[in-house]
Amino acid sequence: MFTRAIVRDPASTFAEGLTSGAALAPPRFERALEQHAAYCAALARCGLTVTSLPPDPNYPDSTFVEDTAILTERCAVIARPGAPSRRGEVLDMSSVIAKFYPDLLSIEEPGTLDGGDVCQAENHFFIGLSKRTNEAGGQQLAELLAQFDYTASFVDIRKIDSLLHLKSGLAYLGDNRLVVTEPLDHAAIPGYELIRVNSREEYAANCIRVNDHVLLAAGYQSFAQKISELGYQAIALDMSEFQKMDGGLSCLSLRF
Ligand code: CIR
Repeated sequence: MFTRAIVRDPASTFAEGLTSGAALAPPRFERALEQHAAYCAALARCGLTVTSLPPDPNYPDSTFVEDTAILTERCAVIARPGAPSRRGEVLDMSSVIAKFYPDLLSIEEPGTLDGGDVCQAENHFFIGLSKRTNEAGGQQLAELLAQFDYTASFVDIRKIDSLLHLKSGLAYLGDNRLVVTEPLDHAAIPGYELIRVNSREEYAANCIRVNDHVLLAAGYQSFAQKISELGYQAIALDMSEFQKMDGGLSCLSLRF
């Protein structure tokens, strides 16, 4: 059960953030604010107390708070984002997270690690090695987690161009179920029931289970149908403006 979430409102500079989406139109800021507000309302509907940080125009990508930390029931690890333009985002986040976790751990140079590359499945963590998370960062996280009796394994996505982060293509629903996209389907993930997302709906794989609900991106009908057939209460959220900046649904919050 999660009881809290941390979010950060999109900054006025949001459109200046990192993006590979040359083919997509620039994000509409007002629309992003509306979508963010709806996202926060959904978290509250799931029973979470939402701590909201004010926007920081110095960091256009700072609304994607998930990349700045890994929060678990037993420890908190401050990340070291792989993109240099995002590295300073952890400063504000650390002081907020310190209010909830007395002892903060952190990823240190030369390690880089984005929270979006870390997928927790009960007491096991899948750590993506990606364009943002390097082997040193992944290894540091695995060792820190081991101190708290968590296990970890690595999933190398560096050759999968369509995935910025591991969680762009992998989500844990609870109940021993992993949502996976086709490029990760072959990855050795034994022992889980795999919920496959077809290639036209890849963006929808980045969903989150929050207590009794699953939050998912609106507009992906076959995935939404699978989720409801599995018996979950779905909340569909319009994510169009965040998608334009390569952001998924999970990365807009830290849940703990
Ligand atoms: C970036 O490229 O870092 C941001 N524009 C998007 C980050 C999205 N984060 C995530 O999926 N975990």
